[in-house]
Amino acid sequence: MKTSTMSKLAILCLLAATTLFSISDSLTAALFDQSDISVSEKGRLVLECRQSEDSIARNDRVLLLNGSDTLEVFASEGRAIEQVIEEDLDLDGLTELLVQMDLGGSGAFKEFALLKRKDGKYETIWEETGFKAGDASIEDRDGDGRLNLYIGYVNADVSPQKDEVAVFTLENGDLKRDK
Ligand SMILES: [Ca+2]
Ligand SMILES: [Ca+2]
Repeated sequence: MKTSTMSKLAILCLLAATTLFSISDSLTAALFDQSDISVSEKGRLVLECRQSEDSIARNDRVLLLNGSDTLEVFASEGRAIEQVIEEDLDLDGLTELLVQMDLGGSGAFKEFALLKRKDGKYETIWEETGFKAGDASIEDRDGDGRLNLYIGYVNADVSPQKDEVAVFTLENGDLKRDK
């Protein structure tokens, strides 16, 4: 009886050690990746994803590279940037940037930031945190010739929870929610 308990304990310890080893193994894999968002006369807009060996936090950035100049357009401050969409939302001839980020953790919450170009720089004009499992797109679904921002998400405030879509319009520098 005692021997059997001992061997069970030994197997459990072995399992725990194996699990711990594989977790720490995946944590030590450092990440560095750069991909182009767009290339235009203002330079190369690049998404840079970084994760250091000793941390699960991501230090992702959007950069504008022009010759030897590097402008940091946006820094994720621990969040993972999932996608960057570049479109002219308010038809003023300058493109806006929508950044979609994953907060990490078990809640599957997403965070979004909208950046507007002003005097050669980008400023964040809107940030939203309350979307569960959200996914953004910029389209003209109603066909009025003007792009809108759509965020599909899970509404957990109703029971049973259901999939919904939030619709936004950018006007006079303000992003307003239509629906
Ligand atoms: Ca614009
Ligand atoms: Ca539209």
